Amino acid sequence: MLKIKPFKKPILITRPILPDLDEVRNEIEKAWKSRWITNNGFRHQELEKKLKKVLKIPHISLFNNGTIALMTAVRSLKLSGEVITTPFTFAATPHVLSWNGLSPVFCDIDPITMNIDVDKIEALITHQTSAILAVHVFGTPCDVKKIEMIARRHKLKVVYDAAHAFGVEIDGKGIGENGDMTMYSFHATKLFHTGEGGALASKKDEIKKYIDVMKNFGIENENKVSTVGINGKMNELQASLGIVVLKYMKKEREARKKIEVVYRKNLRDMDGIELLPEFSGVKKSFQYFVIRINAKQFGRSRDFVYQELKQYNVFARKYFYPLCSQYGCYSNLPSAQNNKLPVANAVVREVLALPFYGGLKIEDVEKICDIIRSLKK
Ligand code: T4K
Repeated sequence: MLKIKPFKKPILITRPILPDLDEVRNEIEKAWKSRWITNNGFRHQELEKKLKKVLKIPHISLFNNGTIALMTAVRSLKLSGEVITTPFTFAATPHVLSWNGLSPVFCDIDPITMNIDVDKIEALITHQTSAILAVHVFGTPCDVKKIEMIARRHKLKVVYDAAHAFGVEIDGKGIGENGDMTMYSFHATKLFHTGEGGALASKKDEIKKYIDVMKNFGIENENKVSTVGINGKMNELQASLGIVVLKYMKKEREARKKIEVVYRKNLRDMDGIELLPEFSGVKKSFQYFVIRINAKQFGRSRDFVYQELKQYNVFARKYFYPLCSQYGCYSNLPSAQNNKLPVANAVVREVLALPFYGGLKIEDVEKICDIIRSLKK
């Protein structure tokens, strides 16, 4: 017998911003009228201009999804051998390395930020290491200063996966200003989205130009294909959707901010529940709201809470379980062994991402907290 009445309809981890359909139609109509629906069209150019400003980055190149954007970043930087990365991320992060013929080397994570542990990177550097691929997990910025220092000292490239970090700023600077390149994801589950989509931030005009050639099959002009490129282009329908979704961003962020306040207020003092700390000088993404469940103190494991919530029609997610280092394709790597990744192995059993999107009602957020409280032993 459940202590609290279950929700009538499923409460999912997220729902995409869906703008007024007429507004989207109006935007798409512009592409229709020009009969130009992909290959650097006007909607695409306009979205690039707008996003460059919003994200406070020097240059941006739009892509058909974040994974292809990251693949292109890695390829453009001509990396070789080994790349040091985190095991606590979505599958796409290490996979882009493998697709580029590179070996991921997993580095343990920081117990507080859950990002790559900068104090453990240097011990993993060998003569084969060419780069660091770090992820701003759940939108929390990595220690970008220390990573830059290490990269300089060892002449390594740095690529950031900012799939969760749309709009994140450190002391007023866009997160995409760091490293050699930064990837953003505009998937439907992301705060800002184009259905599927992504982008690469770069620092120099000539690098943006190179990325733009790379994402268009390597075609430089009608007479010249200069490199092994790929089809990474964002089309005009995606760009039109993005232009409209962008108008709704402020409202969405404000709604999520209010929801986060309610979650924090209700869960803050619950023994065994840990919240992500707030970092000074950081403008947040409001992409995810995650908690960590300490099974000893809470009396119940994360997996128990995850399963029980389903009974109440609440579908939280165990991001990012299992660790990438535990996938069959990586588990034999020397760096993937569990004893080398003690923090990641602990964290991956604790983290639960709770439903988080602007359309979530405050009373529903309170009820989710009540359900979690009722599960405590
Ligand atoms: N790096 C990192 C760190 C990433 O997290 C990701 C993507 C990438 C790289 C790669 O970027 P992209 O190539 O995707 O641009 C989702 C997303 O598919 C994926 O983009 C995202 N990370 C990952 C964290 O989450 P799933 O398998 O959890 O998605 P799914 O289909 O279970 O959707 C989650 C929930 O979202 C559903 O329960 C309901 C809601 N939803 C979803 C969709 C697609 C909707 O309400 N409407 C929708 O249209 O992977």
